[in-house]
Amino acid sequence: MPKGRLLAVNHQAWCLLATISLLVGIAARAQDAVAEKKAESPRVAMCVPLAVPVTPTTKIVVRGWALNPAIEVRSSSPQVSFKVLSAASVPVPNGQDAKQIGDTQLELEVTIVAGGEPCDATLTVVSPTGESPPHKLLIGSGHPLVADSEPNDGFQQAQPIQIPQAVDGQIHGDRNVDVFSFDIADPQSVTIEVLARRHGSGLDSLLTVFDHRGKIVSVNDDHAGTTDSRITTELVAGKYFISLQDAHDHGGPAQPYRLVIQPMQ
Ligand SMILES: [Ca+2]
Ligand SMILES: [Ca+2]
Repeated sequence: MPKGRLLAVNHQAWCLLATISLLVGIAARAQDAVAEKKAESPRVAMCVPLAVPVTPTTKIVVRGWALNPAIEVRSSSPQVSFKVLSAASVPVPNGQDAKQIGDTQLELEVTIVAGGEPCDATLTVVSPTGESPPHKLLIGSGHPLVADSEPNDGFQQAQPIQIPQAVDGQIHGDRNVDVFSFDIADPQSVTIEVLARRHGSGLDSLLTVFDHRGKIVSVNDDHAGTTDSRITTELVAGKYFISLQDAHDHGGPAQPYRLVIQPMQ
């Protein structure tokens, strides 16, 4: 074979080997990606509402990653049990991150046996790919508990609350605000705190206290190394308003919170 032809054949063979090698590499990486996806273990981000009411049976949503399908949900407490009602993939609202708020959810029926409020209960999701790390539940409240009631989007629609009081609520949509009102009969120092991100919520709370004229008394975005808010303030007698919103104006199904107001802590 002429030398020039031999070089051309060798070049073609080399190109063929390189192409085969590239395709094998791509196929291997695709298989690895599929295997990695299949092997993703379930993880829980949050419960919605953030706290489980102390009633004999109630329904909650558990949001997280790789929760669909679920085989069962285990409880660490003999006083609490769970029944899986449904499992599904769910959309991530615009501007929010699936890595933070999850993209799958379970609907659970929670049963709490009579005999007091169980403490330190956790739930563990069991799926075909593994078990989630235990997720600590907030159950009941040490303070009188109410749910946030829409519409409560401004001073005119403020939801009245007492001191002390716990509110389990949710910022339902982008740019939504939850506004509460309370009265102080005598000068008093109060602490107002939001539990949200510390329990997995996507909410980055922003908390503001206004007096009856709408003048800001105190405002807090982040407190003590979390994105949750906390205000302690001394108040004279009068009517006050609390507004709670997301610092980035986000809202939706992954923005539950608990608001607690009580004498200064
Ligand atoms: Ca609202
Ligand atoms: Ca914040």
